[in-house]
Formats: sequence, structure tokens, C-alpha cells
Amino acid sequence: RLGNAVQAAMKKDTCRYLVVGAGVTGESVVSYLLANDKNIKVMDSRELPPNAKKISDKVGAHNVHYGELNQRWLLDADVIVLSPGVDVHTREIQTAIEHGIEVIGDIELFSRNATKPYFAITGSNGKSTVTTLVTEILNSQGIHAKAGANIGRPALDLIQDDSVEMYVLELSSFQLETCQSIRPEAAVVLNISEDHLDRHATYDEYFNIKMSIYDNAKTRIIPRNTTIKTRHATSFGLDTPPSGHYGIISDNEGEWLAHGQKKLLNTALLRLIGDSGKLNALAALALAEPYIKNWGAALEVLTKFNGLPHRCQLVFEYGNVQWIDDSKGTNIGATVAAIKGLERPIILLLGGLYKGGDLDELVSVVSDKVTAVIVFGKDRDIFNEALSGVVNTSIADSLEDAVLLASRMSQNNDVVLFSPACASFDMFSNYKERGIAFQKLAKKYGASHGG
Ligand code: UMA
Ligand code: ADP
Repeated sequence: RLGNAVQAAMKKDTCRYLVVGAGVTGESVVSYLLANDKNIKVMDSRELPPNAKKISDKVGAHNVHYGELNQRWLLDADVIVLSPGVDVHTREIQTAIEHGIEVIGDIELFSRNATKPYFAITGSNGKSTVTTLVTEILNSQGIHAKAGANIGRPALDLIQDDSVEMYVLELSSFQLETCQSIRPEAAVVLNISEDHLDRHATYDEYFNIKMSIYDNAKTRIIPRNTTIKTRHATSFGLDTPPSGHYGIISDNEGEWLAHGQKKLLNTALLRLIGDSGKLNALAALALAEPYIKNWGAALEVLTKFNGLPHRCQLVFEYGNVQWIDDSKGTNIGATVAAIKGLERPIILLLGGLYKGGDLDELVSVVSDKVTAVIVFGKDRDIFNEALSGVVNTSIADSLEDAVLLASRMSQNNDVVLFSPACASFDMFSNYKERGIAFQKLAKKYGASHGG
């Protein structure tokens, strides 16, 4: 964890800030600091970072340095504000830390300066879904809440909007790693499975960074029966809940989301699919509970929420074959959950940039429920090797080949599931672009073959 000398320095007009990263986070940090009259320089290791021009215009060309991390600038700063995409273990950043320079992230700046209450949501999977649900539930109670941070809109942009009464922050491990002052109203680690092991040295490091979200939280929400444990917590899970906790109860009318013995909503009315959908709904209710006065309105949000795009999204059904876009399935845990949530025989498309993770878990659910696997992308051989012993696998040279092959293989009642278990950056700029590409191809080939 990083030091904490910056608070005093921030108050000094002389404090020299160096913002590292000229993406959306960098731009939000620059705007925030400029609004507060601070002395700022910006650098990015990329020659042409996304917000290069906008940032240069704001701080002046002589205050930006693009194309490499400049050690001298790093050592001249009082405070370095690091964007989440830059690894804090990078040599130049470590050298600055060794020289006693404070390195913080945008969420640390947010935490020190937010004057309204906020929620903090992390986990390996389900963050964006739960962040959106909590925000909508708060809105249903007449509270003007806005979602931000890893979900897209940087946290410091939210702070600058006076009309917002509450913030709901989705936090990644990268954002938590450079933050030590968060004091959320309520915090949750939704689940943990191996992810981002290309950035974190060990699973334990990743786990501990996630768990730090609870340190100063007023209310702590945890998933029941997992390794995520903390004091005075309210739990959620798929079993019958103890009094005061959230879970599922069954009776002759079906299955219910429940708070203790109190039935809240028949799960048949929930549009989110599978066990993940139920868990996400329960977590959102547990987080928002202190602010729920009108339970009818809060539960109505759950009955109307169709899920976010590219998360187990039904693209279309043709000839009784369903095509599902789960492009946001960027780790093994998400893909395993997607497979488990489906009832029909599955043709699974996966591959891309493997970030580490438990292949055995994947092999086990694939052997249970998947009839064929088509692998694509940079790390396709890793998956082919792991899965070829348990299921029929094919190697595709492109996403287009993969979809074409799936359309030829698909039969009545199949599901074609696009859940790559990998990052998209080998072939696309992000998971959205990858999902859109899949959807177009699915529509092109799915309607001409299959079923
Ligand atoms: N980069 C460099 N050199 C630099 C700075 C950045 O090569 O000097 C590269 C990074 O390696 C990274 C990319 O540029 O690949 C973007 O990095 P950034 O820190 O500039 O990112 P932002 O555009 O500010 O977006 C970040 C989050 N991105 C990351 O953490 C990588 C966004 O989450 C988040 O929405 C945004 O801040 C607002 O808070 C995206 C993400 O992929 C969706 N998050 C990861 C995930 O969900 O798995 C953690
Ligand atoms: P995150 O923001 O953590 O990436 P999302 O809500 O965007 O989470 O969903 C990402 C992926 O995780 C999708 O593939 C989705 O189907 C899957 N997912 C959503 N909720 C859960 C959950 N509770 N457990 C496991 N996987 C989940």
C-alpha cells in the first residue's frame, strides 16, 4: 500500500502534481485539479494517448510528455496521480516511490474530496451489473444517484456535478491498489476468482487488494459461504438466509428472493438469468437497504432490468438456436458462470488474451454442459490444449471463422455462447467492440445456417 503524506501537500499551492495516463481517468484528474488551481504536468508512455490533445490544450504543451515515462519528471513531482491502466510496479514508478514521492490513484483523490455519501462495489464479476442495479434502486427511491469509476465515467467527474446526491462506484483491483482513504456507506466484494494475474504478482495480492474495500466501510456486504469474510457483515447467497441476511427461499409458489424469512420477489419475475442474476439482485438489495423506503419501487427495478449489453445478452434466436453475446466474460469465472446459467446444449466460442485463471474449473463445467468448443485469438492453443481431451474442439483463424463454424455445427435447441474467458485486446480495442463484431457475424451466419 502507498504512503499518505499527500493530504498536507495538497493544501499547499506549491504542490506539483504529475498525472500519469492521458486516457479518460487522466483527463478527469486534470479537469478536477485545474478547477482547484493546481500545478499540473501530464505524461503517458504512449506516443498518442486517447486524450492527448484535449489534455495538452488544458495544461499547455510544455506540461505534457508523451511517448515514455520520464523519470526526471516523476522525481520532480510532489504527488503522482496514476491512472489504473499503469502498473504501480512499473520500474519508473517504483523508483519514484523509493524516493518518497506519494503515488495515488483518482479514487484516492475522490475519497479525500467527496462530500456526498458513496457506495463501493468490487469483485471479479458482476460489478457493472450490481453498480447499475444499486444506482437504479436508489433512483427509484427519489435519490439522485450516479454510477461511476470502472464502469466508465471517472469518479472525479461525478464529484463535479453538484446535483448528484450519492455516488455508486464500481472499483477494479487497479483502482483499489492506489487508494487507501475510501469510506463508503456500504461496500461489497461480490465474488473472487482468479483474474488480472498478468498484473498482480499472486492471487493473494489480488484478493487482499479487493478486501481492502471493507477497511473503513460503514456497512459491509459479503457473499455467504465463500472465502470473503469480514466483521459485522450482512451476507447474501443462494441458500436460505439467516435472519437479517439475504438469500433464496422456496415454497409451493416457487422460489423467492428473501430477507430473512420475508419473501421479497418471486425469482420468476427476475429478468437477469441464472444464479448470477439472483446473486447480483440480492447483493444490490443488501447494499441499498438502508436507503430503501419504498420496497415496491425497489423490487420493480429488478423486474424491469434486462441486464447490460454483452453480459449473457440474447442476440437473437433463429431456427430454435439461441445466440448469446457474453463478450464481457473476460475471465474464467465469468465464462463458468455463463455456462452454468444455461440449460440447453452449448457450443462455446472462446479465446483472446488469457489473463491466467483456473482452467480446471473451466474443464469441469465444459465436460458437463458443452457439446463443442471453438477457440480463436492469440491464446487459443492454451484453451485447445486444456479442453480437447474432454470435448470436441475446433481452432478458428478469425472470429468470423469461429462464428461460421458455430453456425454450421448448430442444431435445433442449441445455444451458441460467445463467452471468451479472455481480454479482447489481441484483436479489438475493448470487449464492446468484440461483442458488436460477434453480434454482426451471428446475424450474418446464424440466419443462413443452423436450426
Ligand atoms: N497506458 C499506457 N501507458 C500509459 C497509460 C496507459 O500504455 O502511460 C495503457 C494501459 O496499459 C491501458 C490503457 O492505456 O491498457 C488505458 O489505461 P488508462 O489508465 O488510461 O485507462 P482509462 O482510459 O483512464 O480507463 C480507466 C479504466 N481502464 C483500466 O483500468 C485499464 C476503465 O476501465 C475505466 O472505465 C476508466 O478508467 C474510468 O474509471 C476499463 C477496464 O478495462 C473498462 N477496466 C478493467 C476491467 O474492468 O477488467 C480493470
Ligand atoms: P464486471 O463489471 O465485474 O466485469 P459485469 O456485470 O460487467 O461484471 O459482468 C461481467 C461478466 O461476468 C459477464 O460475462 C457476466 O455474464 C458475468 N457475471 C455477471 N455477474 C456475475 C456473478 N455474480 N458471478 C459470476 N459471473 C457473473
